[in-house]
Amino acid sequence: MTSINHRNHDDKHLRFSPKRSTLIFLVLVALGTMAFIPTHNLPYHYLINAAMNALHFPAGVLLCSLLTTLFTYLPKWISRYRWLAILFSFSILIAIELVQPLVGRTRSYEDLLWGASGVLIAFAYLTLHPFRQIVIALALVLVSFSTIPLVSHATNLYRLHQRMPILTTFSEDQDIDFWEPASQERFFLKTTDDGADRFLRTEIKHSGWSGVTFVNPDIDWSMFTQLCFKSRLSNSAELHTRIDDRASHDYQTRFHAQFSISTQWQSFCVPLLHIRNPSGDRLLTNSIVRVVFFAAGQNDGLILDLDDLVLRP
Ligand SMILES: [Ca+2]
Repeated sequence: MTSINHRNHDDKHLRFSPKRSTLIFLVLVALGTMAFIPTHNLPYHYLINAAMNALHFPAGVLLCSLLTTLFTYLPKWISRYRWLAILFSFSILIAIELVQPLVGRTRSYEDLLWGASGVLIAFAYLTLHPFRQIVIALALVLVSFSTIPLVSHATNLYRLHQRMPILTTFSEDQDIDFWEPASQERFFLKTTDDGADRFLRTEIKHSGWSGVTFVNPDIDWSMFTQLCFKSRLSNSAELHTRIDDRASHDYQTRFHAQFSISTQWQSFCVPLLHIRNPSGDRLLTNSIVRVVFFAAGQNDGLILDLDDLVLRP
């Protein structure tokens, strides 16, 4: 008797409503559309992206809700197998990740984890399944894994802000998170012979415009007058420094400076007040996006060392 009452409550809770289901479907479509919003030019875009991946959680909840309520509409013999809603929801989430590369996006396990935890939570709460506590526990484990990228981005940014105006001394492994090698280069952290200091070493393996990029994590540079760094090269050569603000998109809209670098460590500074692009327009120092260090010309085998990237008040 108890079980029948339980079941009635369950069905009432889950009754299929075309109106509500259409609404859920439209919200799902809206969430799906949000995935195509371009974020790469927004401030804190890596944090925004990681936060937006979490939208797979409500999408998973809605998807599973929709399928679970649709199941109540089906003939009795199949509607008894509500756990199939989980299976169908997972299949849809996996299919979505599989087609991502076809629509210019990248596959992500993180998205799948977020979606799967949403599916499990919805299933646990909607169907009052006897094992729902286990399902909820599993969902919470998935959620904690899903939040790792977001937490790590936020922690790195917080640490960087804490030690301003020093952008990096390469003393910690996380310092490398803000750097990107040029397409064919590799870089690594190297420790000096006495083990006292660490710096960024890049081996320039081909000729042309090659080197490394520091991606500014949206720190406002307008409070500072100089960007300084230490550098040395395996052979004396010209090192180019390029600074991009949010509006920079070609040679004419970027700041360029050139330094003669020797084989000994030396400090160099770029004056930040009134830095201008070749067209004579001032760069927006409150919206610097990246700083690129590169050697131009025939530099096959050149080794570029960088350290102590500092903003001076
Ligand atoms: Ca160092």
